[in-house]
Amino acid sequence: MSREGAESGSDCGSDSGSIGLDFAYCGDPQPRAEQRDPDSGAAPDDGMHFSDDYCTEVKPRILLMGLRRSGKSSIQKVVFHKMSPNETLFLESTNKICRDDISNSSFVNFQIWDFPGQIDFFDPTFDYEMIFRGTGALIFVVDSQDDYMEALARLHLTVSRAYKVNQDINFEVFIHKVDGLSDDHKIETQRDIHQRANDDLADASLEKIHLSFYLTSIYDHSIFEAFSKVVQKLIPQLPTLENLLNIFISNSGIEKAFLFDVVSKIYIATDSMPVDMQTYELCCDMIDVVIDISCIYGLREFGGGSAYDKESVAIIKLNNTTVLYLKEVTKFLGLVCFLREESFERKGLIDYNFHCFRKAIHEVFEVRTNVLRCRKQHSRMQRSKLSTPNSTPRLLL
Ligand SMILES: Nc1nc2c(ncn2[C@@H]2O[C@H](COP(=O)(O)OP(=O)(O)O)[C@@H](O)[C@H]2O)c(=O)[nH]1
Ligand SMILES: [Mg+2]
Repeated sequence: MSREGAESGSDCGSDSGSIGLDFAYCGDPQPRAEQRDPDSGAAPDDGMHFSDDYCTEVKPRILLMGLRRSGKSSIQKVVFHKMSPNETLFLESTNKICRDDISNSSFVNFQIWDFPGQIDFFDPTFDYEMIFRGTGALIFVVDSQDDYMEALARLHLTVSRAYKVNQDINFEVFIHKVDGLSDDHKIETQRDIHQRANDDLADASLEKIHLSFYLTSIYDHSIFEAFSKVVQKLIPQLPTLENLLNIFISNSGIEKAFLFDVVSKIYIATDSMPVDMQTYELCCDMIDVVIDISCIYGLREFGGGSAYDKESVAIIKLNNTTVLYLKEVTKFLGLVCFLREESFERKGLIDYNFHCFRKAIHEVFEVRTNVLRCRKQHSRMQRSKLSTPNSTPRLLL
């Protein structure tokens, strides 16, 4: 499986070449014209794998915007390219519009548009309508350690323009770099930003726009958690996945289970028990350990095979009588369970239930694949009906 898959479409320099990139990545099979790199003209998905049926769907974009130096490139590198947070100190600032296509799982498929501060992206030569039309979520990054008045003005401008083009966009505000703030200061900053941003919208009679706020930092797991929530909103099957997880854990004596996109460590679903940050961090760390070990000792000679495949399974027993149990669900997804040692004595039952759970997950996505296939066939038929043999379109009566 190719390493270059994760880096497609990026014209902002190379990344750290991390181990996580060895998995299969998927993307749009036919890069659309507007997805071509404006500078290089290269198709963003060159050299990628398209073996997963789910990839054939055109998936909504997630845009990452915000002022210069607010941390956009760092977020992208840390979450999707496995860069360590300290390395981001050496990231060069982006001085041209820079686009990166991240298409690393059957669920997460987005482009990051990195706008340098001095460029006005509402320039008439810049087709922002095209960008916002295919957008599922717009993440606006605000640097909480800086004076955020200018950022809030830009947030307002961006959100109001985007909303005019596409009312279905989810607007997500990352109040970023909160590692530098005390707990009290964090809450105060969030309250202030929330208040000002919503007041600005109300003044423009745009109170129907809903903004969601997250406190984030690349120095802890908050950025992964926030991204997980952003992505979950874009998954139509989320209630079904949650339901399946609830049934699975309640019948297996498991305390918490996360369905992870293994490459990015974004969890695309969890059961309805509240998420405890520490549990989530432990599960993330487990994925790192498993993939690291697998990359070092699990690949066949000459680097053949994949670090994550059907055989991937791991059990970690902690010294506080808890057990972490990881198993492969699909090519991109893994289930990580958090349970007590005594529950793990019934491993046979857990494995049987997991088998049923895995089958159900595959069925959920088969439905989606079938619907997509039917839609494609239907539109093909429509198109052939509309054209006569000499391809002159007929009028619809
Ligand atoms: N303290 C802290 N610094 C961050 C965080 N995220 C990014 N940075 C730093 O912010 C600076 C600008 O980041 P960069 O990603 O280049 O910003 P961009 O211009 O929005 O792409 C870099 O020095 C990063 O190390 C964070 O969560 N906390
Ligand atoms: Mg940048």
